[in-house]
Amino acid sequence: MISRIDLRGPLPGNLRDVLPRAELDVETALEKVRPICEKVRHQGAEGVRELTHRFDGFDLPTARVPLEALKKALETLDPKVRAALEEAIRRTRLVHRDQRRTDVTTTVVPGGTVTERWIPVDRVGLYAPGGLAVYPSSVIMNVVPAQEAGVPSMAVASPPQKPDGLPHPTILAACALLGVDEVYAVGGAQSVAMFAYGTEDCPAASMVTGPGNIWVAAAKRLLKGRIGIDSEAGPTEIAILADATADPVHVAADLISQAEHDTLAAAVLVTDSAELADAVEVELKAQVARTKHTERITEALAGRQSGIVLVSSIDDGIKVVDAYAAEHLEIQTADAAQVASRIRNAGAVFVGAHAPVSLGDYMAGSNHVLPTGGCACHSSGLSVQTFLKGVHVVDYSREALAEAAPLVCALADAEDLPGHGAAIRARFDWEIPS
Ligand code: HSO
Ligand code: ZN
Repeated sequence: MISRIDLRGPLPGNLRDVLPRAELDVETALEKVRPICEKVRHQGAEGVRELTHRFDGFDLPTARVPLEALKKALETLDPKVRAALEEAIRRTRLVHRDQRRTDVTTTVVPGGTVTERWIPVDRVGLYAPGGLAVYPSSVIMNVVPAQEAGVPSMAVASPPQKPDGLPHPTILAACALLGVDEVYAVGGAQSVAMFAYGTEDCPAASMVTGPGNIWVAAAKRLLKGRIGIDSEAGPTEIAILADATADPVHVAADLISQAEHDTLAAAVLVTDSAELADAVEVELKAQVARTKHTERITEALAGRQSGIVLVSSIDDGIKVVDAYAAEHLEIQTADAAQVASRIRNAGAVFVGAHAPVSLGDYMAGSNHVLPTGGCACHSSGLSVQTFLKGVHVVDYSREALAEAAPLVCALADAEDLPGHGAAIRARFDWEIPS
């Protein structure tokens, strides 16, 4: 059901290439997404309306969700789910509040300062996917960092759902709990285009964030620049680095927990214990048969993106998971904290027996919108920082400029840009020699 890759012995140089990973063909999707984005660009709200009819089958007079629908969703929300959402918001806020940045002023020379100001983007569009599951938790993971960053204007988009074409009621209730009242029943590429270009219903945003399907990823790639994006999130991934001390029941359950998202989701176990690998396979079979989404999970585990990788040692295992750069990485080894401290590439690291990824998905306080597809080697998950822009504010006195003037002129001359030097010399009656 799940393939094995035997990397015992010296590790190959091209580690990344031998590890399991799905190829997500965003390039091909681009061609399909281009006319969708163009339609929204030129036809605005009417274009969005037609696309929603075409792709979701709903004829909505307007994409904007009425306030009463948000209120009603909150009133009718299961109290147990409400309590869980509220606690998730509280914990996520705690962590993200600590990520806020203060402006820093550096005195470079007497009278010459550079201040780095952190300014939130003006307006963000936050996407909460529908599809095989609905993700009120993703509303929290998008909205809380944007709020803690101080973004003054934000809107949530989520695909229309049966029966009435509104986003899922739990999504609406999460928005209401978070105090977000601008919500749109728009999915897929058209939601990204709506935020990028703006429509009569929805003012354009400076940035769009949140996970989505391949169409959302393709629209983000196409419109990036016109609008800021977080990342082109691909299918979710879990990697587990485990040794013989790990409990195969837990390892299997955690692999299944993320395989549950999508037939393209990746579940990868890296271990130096062949016995653990065997025991996990046995457990996978048993647990997959008992779980709800058996078919989807079976396909995800059997896919080329999933596998069990055997290594000679945990040291080699660290090299393997670093090369893989998983969205989520669990460390289930003896002295897990020590092993975790050596990890360089992962969207989030989950340490030891009591920190499964599903805790992080909902309730750890960490963010679950994380880099996929190996992007964890260069990118971070969603955070307050995602929604801030650093602006350097340069403030020099006449004396400090005078002191820098010959240096600027020397470099300007070296670059054959005498106009640059002249801009300084003009301030000193051209007395500084060029
Ligand atoms: N594991 C997903 C997030 C999620 N899980 C939402 C359940 N709900 C990507 O990090
Ligand atoms: Zn999940």
